[in-house]
Amino acid sequence: MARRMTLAVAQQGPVHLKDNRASVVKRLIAMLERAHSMGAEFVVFTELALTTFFPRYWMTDQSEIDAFFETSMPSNETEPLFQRARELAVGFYLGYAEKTEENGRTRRFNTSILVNRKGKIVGKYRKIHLPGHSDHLPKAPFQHLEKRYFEVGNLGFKVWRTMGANVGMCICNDRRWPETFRVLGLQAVEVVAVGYNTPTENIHHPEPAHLRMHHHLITLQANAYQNATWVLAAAKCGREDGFAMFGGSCIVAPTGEIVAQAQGEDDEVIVVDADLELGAYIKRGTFDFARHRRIEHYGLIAERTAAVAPTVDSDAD
Ligand code: ING
Repeated sequence: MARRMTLAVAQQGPVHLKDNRASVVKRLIAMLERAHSMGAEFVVFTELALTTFFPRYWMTDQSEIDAFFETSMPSNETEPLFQRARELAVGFYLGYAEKTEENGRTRRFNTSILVNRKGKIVGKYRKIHLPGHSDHLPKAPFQHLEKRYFEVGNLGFKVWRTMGANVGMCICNDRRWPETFRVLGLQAVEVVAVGYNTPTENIHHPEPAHLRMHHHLITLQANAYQNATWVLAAAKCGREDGFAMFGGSCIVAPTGEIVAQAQGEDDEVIVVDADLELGAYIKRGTFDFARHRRIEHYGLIAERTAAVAPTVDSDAD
């Protein structure tokens, strides 16, 4: 018996340093309304949706860095988005830089929230896999300083029952790690929302440009299939003050098939009338975790961080 939910991804074009939050929120509301006009009940916005991808810049002045962070959510600038979503009864995922005080300490995270169709924040996720570096690379064409500006997330990978579905979240680089999706899969996730800002050029390891999109898509497709879940991936893309990030926003079915994909690298909405039961036969068969997983053999996954090669040469006489 199908259990239908109309799902949307709102791909976001560039946000430049000069663009203020109010102008960005106007764009988000326009995409929310377009998704709603196409029947959407849940819309996935992108990572760090309210500002440019500021980890590309080397900054040392903390007040300059903090200008990119939100100290409350919703805030005056983002309340109009919550208000419009409440009016239209559309839930959403939104990524932003979070600055908060916890146990007397200022904490900064790359965060996403899950908002239900009544405009209530029902879930929060803080990015765990922070790529890039924390030191200045003066010879690089741009920086990737997420390890400098954010702490590793401290909320784990969680799944919430909301809007009639089991919904999980992750952010950008998290999508490359199978552990992310398996931990969500072990919580019976049915919809994974992921925003990403991915530079078109790999500054650390020159590689053919086509591989960037290839790796992006295979990770989403493999993880969707291996955990029998829908995956909604929203890019921030295009050239932000000249720095290129790729698009490739898409909606992947639990079968691993891409069922909708963005065509350009600007604001663009894609929508799918999803059957949340589509993954059920996979969860009852190939990936029936209860029947087939052998956790007694998986210990290294949680015990060992870096790979350790065999020390003995098996061919030695
Ligand atoms: N961006 C990139 C991502 O994981 C990256 C960083 C690109 C890592 C390509 C490895 C290869 O898509 C963010 N923001 O994580």
